[in-house]
Amino acid sequence: MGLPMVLGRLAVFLYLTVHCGGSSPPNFILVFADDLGFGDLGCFGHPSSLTPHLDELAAGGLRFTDFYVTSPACSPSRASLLTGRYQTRSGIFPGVLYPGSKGGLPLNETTIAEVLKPLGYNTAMMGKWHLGVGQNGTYLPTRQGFDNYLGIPYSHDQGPCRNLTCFPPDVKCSGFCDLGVVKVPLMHNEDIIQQPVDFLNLETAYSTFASNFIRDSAQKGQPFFLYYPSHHTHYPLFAGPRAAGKSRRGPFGDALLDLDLTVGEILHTLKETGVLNNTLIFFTSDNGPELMRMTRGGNAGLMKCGKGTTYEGGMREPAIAYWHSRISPGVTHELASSLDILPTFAMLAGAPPPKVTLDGVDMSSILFQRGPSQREAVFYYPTDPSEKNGVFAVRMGKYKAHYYTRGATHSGTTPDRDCHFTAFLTQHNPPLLFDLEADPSENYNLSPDRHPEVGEVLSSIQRLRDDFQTSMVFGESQTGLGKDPALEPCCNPSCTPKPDCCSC
Ligand code: CSN
Ligand code: MG
Repeated sequence: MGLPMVLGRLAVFLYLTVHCGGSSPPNFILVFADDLGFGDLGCFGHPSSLTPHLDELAAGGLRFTDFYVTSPACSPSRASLLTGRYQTRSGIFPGVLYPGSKGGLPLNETTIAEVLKPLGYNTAMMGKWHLGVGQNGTYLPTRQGFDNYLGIPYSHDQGPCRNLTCFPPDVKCSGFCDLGVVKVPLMHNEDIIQQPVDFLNLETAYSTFASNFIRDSAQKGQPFFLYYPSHHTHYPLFAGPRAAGKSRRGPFGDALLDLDLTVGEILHTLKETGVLNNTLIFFTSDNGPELMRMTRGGNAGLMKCGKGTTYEGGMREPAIAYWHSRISPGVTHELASSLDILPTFAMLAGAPPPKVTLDGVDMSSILFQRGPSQREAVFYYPTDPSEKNGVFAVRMGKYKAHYYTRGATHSGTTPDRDCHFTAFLTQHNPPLLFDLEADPSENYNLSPDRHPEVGEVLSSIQRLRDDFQTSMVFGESQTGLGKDPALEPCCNPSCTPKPDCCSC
């Protein structure tokens, strides 16, 4: 730790001591949208989205313009968020987990919930887990530090679509989901309480669950952590009665509004129970928009491509930190990552960070002092990281170097052919280099003739990449362990014929 860092920590510590009077540790609410792009929120410039409560958080809190996740796909991004470590360490690659996956987030990984538990936190999660189910629920949230869980343990397209109707019921959900697996279950802790889940009432069930959890914690005077990874804005879109048909943006806008309304209910409950001033709310999304869904997918704004790619649209996400009376309203351009949330929450709670290699850094100096980021670089892993190819891209300061580029099925359909799956893996030597401040859309490769700094920048980035990769230890691939249909959650375990009989 260098002197500036020590002084930075001291300043944050003094700030918190003075402002919190050494009172009870703060509550944390972490909202994680699904397949939501950089350009999807009203407060990030979308002209027709309706996101009044997220906009309220942005207006009264800190909006990040340069915030990243670690993967352009779901499970790996979630693994990094909850552990503060790249998915390569925990083995959540390649691709994503399935209902019958044998693997999951290894139990020896320490999640944010497990960091906070020893300090007496009440912990709950509602929504999309996607870090494994396993034999007898081995990998469920309840085994990873969450006292309470309500939700679907994976993507809601990982089950037959026929039971998913939109509201009003005459609006058909377009497209296909996974056939030949069990219907999508709703779980409470480790029990299946509904199969198939009733999507139209799901979001209000979450709102109620969140309110009850906050009330219960506030009543007990217990600090709490609520993790809300929403299903909303992932395909296929749905919206409950309170949001359907209410946005200007069609089904995507309605789904996003449904999520926003839950954020509104959470805010309302925090105010009502008098704990708002002691609660940090953080919002971001797991990966970029699924452009292949066209108007039913999200929007990366002026970022290039989306889900599945290591262009900015795949991994740069909207992010908001809100803490009434603690974080002053504004915008930060500092570099930050979903990896930084665990160390930041740990520091604010006064919890020792887990004794493992962490890839995240404490970002409280950004939150409270608008200080510089402690983060030197962002590394972009593809959906299928390998030791052979390594990271596809590196961001250092305002520069981003692409060592490899590749399009993705998930990013098809827009006019930019670089995004499509037909843009096969291409190695770049020398790497493509972009100035993301002058050119956030990654349109203009910096040529050494016109930009004399290129040589030096590339060698610094190369050094960062080499150091990072030398220190990276790949964990055993969890998705590589394969699937077993017998592991798919079934509310009537002894029924036949499966999977169709799993219906209760
Ligand atoms: S994801 O979306 O879970 O949000 O990443 O629902 O990459 O094969 C991705 N995939 C199902 C999905 C499959 C998903 C894949
Ligand atoms: Mg996702």
